[in-house]
Amino acid sequence: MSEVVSYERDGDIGVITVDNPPVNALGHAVRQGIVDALDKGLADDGAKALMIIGGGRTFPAGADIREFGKPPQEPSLPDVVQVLENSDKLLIAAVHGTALGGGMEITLGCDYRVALDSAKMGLPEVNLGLLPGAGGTQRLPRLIGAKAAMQAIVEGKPMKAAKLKDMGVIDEVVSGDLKAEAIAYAEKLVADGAPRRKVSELSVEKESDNVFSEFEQSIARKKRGFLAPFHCIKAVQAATELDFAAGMKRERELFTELLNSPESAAQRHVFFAEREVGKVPGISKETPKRDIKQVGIIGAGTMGGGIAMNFLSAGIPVKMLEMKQEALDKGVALIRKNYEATAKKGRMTSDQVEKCMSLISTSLSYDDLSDVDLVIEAVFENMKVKKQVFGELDRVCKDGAILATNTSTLDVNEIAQSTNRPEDVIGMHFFSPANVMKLLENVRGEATSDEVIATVMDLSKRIGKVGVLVGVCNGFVGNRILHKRQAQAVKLVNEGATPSQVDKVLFDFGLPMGPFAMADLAGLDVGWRIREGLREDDPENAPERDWMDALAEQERWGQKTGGGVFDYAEGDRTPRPSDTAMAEIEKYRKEKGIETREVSDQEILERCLYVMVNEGAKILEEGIAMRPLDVDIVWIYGYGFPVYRGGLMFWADQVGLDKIHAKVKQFYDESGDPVWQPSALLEKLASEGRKFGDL
Ligand code: 3H9
Repeated sequence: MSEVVSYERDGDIGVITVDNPPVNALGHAVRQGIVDALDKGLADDGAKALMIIGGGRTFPAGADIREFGKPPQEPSLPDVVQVLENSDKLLIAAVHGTALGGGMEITLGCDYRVALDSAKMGLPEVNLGLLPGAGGTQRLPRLIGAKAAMQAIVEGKPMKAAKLKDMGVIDEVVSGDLKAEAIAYAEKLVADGAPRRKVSELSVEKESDNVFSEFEQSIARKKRGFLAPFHCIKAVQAATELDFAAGMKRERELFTELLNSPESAAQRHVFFAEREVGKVPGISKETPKRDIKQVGIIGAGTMGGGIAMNFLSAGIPVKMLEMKQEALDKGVALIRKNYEATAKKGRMTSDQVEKCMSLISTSLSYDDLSDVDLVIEAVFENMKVKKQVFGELDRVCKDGAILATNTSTLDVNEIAQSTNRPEDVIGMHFFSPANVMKLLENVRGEATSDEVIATVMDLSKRIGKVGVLVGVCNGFVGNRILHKRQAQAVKLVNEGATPSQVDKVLFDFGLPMGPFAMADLAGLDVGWRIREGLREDDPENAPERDWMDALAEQERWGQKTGGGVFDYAEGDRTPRPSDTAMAEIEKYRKEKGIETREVSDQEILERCLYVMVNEGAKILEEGIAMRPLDVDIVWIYGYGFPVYRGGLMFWADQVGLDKIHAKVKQFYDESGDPVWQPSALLEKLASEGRKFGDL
């Protein structure tokens, strides 16, 4: 018998147990093991019914994703489900943990489904750029109707046992010892002479074509660029139009198309990258971590408040510090307002709101931070101010407290040097709005201890963030790359493109918005103030004044003032081309004697994206990001880089590094701009015909 699947008899019931940690993925050995165990059960005269159950923490959580892209090995998962359904004996699935994808499809090959009350089931293949390919798109509609099945498959979210019972997927929900309860349930079915129930033999009601086309329209915007959701709809529609065998054939065709698509390759890369990003070379499960029971936050503005909400929502008490009571009151009121807005949308109960609010305390004195385990400062972005804050923290905080800065631009090492414990200092760069954005760049200083890194990476997960460990440099990984792209966008406009043209090219590429709409959202005043500061402090090296500065000087700060690079109608965030901005652009071009030319969409795409790839490569070269996948995750979670392109560096690999390198070199030769100086790493990989993914 296979090592990963076993057969034993318990009274009248033959039990097939899948034991393939950690998640009982349905790799080749498991698939073969199930078929063999079924044969044993069928041959076992003492077994009046058979049951399939997961060992360890879960029922199988799906096909083995690592096998995709490799040559297929028999038996295939659809065949295994069919063999189960063809069983001569009554077959019961006993579910705990997460029966996902192929795991749920196995249960649909059974006659009855019993689940623990804590169990979840779902078909999340869409998140991997796939569709349920082991009969899920054909059997689920037969069980719950095409409309409900289509919604569940396109959403791809695991559903709770109680809901699945209501939907008619699960027959019995139990609590306590699943195996014992499921055997009792199976024995009862046998005693009652319960009939066989082959899902494939159920009929499915025909739906009008509109049901499918309307659903497609309703997701068109949200799923822009993704292939799988639309294939899922087609597969479910096939279930309503074809007989089961023909429907299965259609499902296979659509599944195979998706499996071979670049979108699915990208989404599968993201699945593993998301898990890999939390693993820091040199830091293991054994690295000691500090206990974070209470957090101090300095600054109760939008950023400080947003940061606080992450901890409050995770049940971790927060002490907020400000210089004035008024600022504290305002900050706390804003947090309440945000929670109440969430409750209004039905995503929180009022009890939960009160529970979160009860975890906040406030103070006007640094001395009150003496008992917190972690402090995060979110004060004004100025080195002098930050150093003062860290000096105070060093004075008041207890030994072992972690001192974190939310700086987005300043040198974490310099900040750490203003304390006598640089090993306890780390950057925690939250992205705005801090209670919403999932990315957290954790910035390792030269002296930051492994213990502090391990604690903060772990904490990132606890508060629902994707923590990426990065090194110290101006802008870290995300903003350093962003600034290079923004500068190219401005240059392209100077040379003759319009802001709308540039934005459209990047929006069509799949980004949530273009560089200029993004600047308007963030506020033109932000960059302008930083540039003004530089012009004051270091006039020789400061950037020269351009049309973006001119707009900011006119208090055209973007969405918040009704106009920036674009105009905005009252209460509408749609960017509209602006005559005022165009006049400033013209004025600037004239002043500089620039002769404009037609700039092609392709040039916009190449200059805006290849400059990012080149910078990403420099970041890798310098060790600021540990692996290409770290850059991918920063850009997916921090800036909405399209998931179906797999992240910046993964996408670059698909384009071809030789092609990108040749263009980067061409732009460098043409412009002499140091930003286009090809990264040595990019050059090396391109010349060796290798990819970032090979590193
Ligand atoms: C499918 O079923 C297609 C079929 O319809 C048709 C086929 C023909 N395969 O997430 P975690 C690894 S598509 C391989 O950290 P958690 C994971 O990489 C599949 N490996 O734990 C990690 O490895 P490592 C549909 C897998 O408790 C370890 O297991 N199913 C798979 O936070 C622990 O994972 C899905 O899409 C897999 N299927 O969450 C479900 N799943 O330790 C995908 C996990 O080396 N999985 N691993 O980093 C999940 O959503 C979560 O893993 C789960 C557990 C909720 C199960």
